[in-house]
Amino acid sequence: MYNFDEIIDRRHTNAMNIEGFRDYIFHADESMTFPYKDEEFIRMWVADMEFATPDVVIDGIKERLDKRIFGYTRVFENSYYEAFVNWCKTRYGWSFDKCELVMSNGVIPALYELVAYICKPDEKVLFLTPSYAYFKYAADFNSREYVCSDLIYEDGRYSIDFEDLDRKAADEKTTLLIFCNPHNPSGRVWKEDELKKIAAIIEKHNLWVISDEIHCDLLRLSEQHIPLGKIMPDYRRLITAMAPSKTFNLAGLMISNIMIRDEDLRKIWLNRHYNFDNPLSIAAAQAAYEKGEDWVQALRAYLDENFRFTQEYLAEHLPKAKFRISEATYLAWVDLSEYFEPDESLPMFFAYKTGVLLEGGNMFVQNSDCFIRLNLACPKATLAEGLRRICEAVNTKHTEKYLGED
Ligand code: LCS
Repeated sequence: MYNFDEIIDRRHTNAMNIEGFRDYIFHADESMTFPYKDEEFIRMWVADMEFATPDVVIDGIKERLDKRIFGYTRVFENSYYEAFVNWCKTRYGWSFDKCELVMSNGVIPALYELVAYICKPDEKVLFLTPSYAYFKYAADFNSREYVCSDLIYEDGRYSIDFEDLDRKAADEKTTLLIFCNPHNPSGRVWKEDELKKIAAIIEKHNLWVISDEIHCDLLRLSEQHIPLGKIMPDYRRLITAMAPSKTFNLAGLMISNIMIRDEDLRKIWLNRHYNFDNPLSIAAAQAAYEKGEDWVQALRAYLDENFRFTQEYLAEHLPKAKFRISEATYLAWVDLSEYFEPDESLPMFFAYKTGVLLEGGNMFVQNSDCFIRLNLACPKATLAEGLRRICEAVNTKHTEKYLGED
């Protein structure tokens, strides 16, 4: 019914995925050259998908286009709230009051603002590492210090070091936890007992918490997302961020939902935020929440299969790689510590040696050396070629290393 195998040409669409990798991954400009032409790369880096946005979303945009006027716009209509809250109720058994919902061009712009509104200049932001680097950038941007609590990595599985987190949260200058639920890059879906322990630490230290739940719709079919807000139904200092961007491949439309419980913080937001939204994005998001369920389920099944394929392929061709299927996200997190030294630049290695663009190593703040992150949200044929190249390059390096040592 949906064709996730289709290979779609993204050239000439101003796609970050195609045009932005020199700058984002390598901090370089157009003069940086590779032994591969740009169109020969297999791109498994930035977190958007190689799949078309579902037709129901495109139709929603078209209907809005037909209204022909695109003046200043905000989400006023109750129908948007209804569509989104129903999505949350149906999928997560969780809801929120309409007055809590504010819109942002993205989760990251919201983090940048919220850090400024919540943390005084001498206060610190806490998050778990490895981490999506923009959590750190949100602190840096506002000249706030940040504190990391390393996740524990055991038998290929990540867990939270609650003692360490509690200790760091106890610092009275640490006032905000940015919590990634589910977690990028590890792909962990935090379970109820883990969320309860996190909640206890948050309450004990009266922390503000931003629960970034942008990946919550894209879980393996066997997994279930629990919003932190459901575990902490009466906690005021909680902000939840969700968005259609990852779920429906709409990141470029720049719309996300921010639920702010605390009335005073919401007032600050409404006073200081640039409160306009793109009319086409609202139409897209609403159509997605109203009509996109079927497509998401099909997408999840396709992603499950890509993860299964990846696991099988790595086990056969790169047996010393450690890999567990991510519980959430379309991002695979692969431990290559048997093959690489901690200070090696893995993105550089794979881009030069084999024409694969990926993220890895120190791109995730800390506690991520020797890992690569692969975006599996692509047609199977693309994935198979990406994995083939990755495994071949690593095995060649490995063989050369041992020959060199002889
Ligand atoms: N929060 C998390 C945890 C993310 O992984 C991303 C995107 C965002 C927020 C971005 O939100 P936006 O501002 O687009 O609404 N993650 C990306 C990643 O890991 N690589 O490229 C984007």
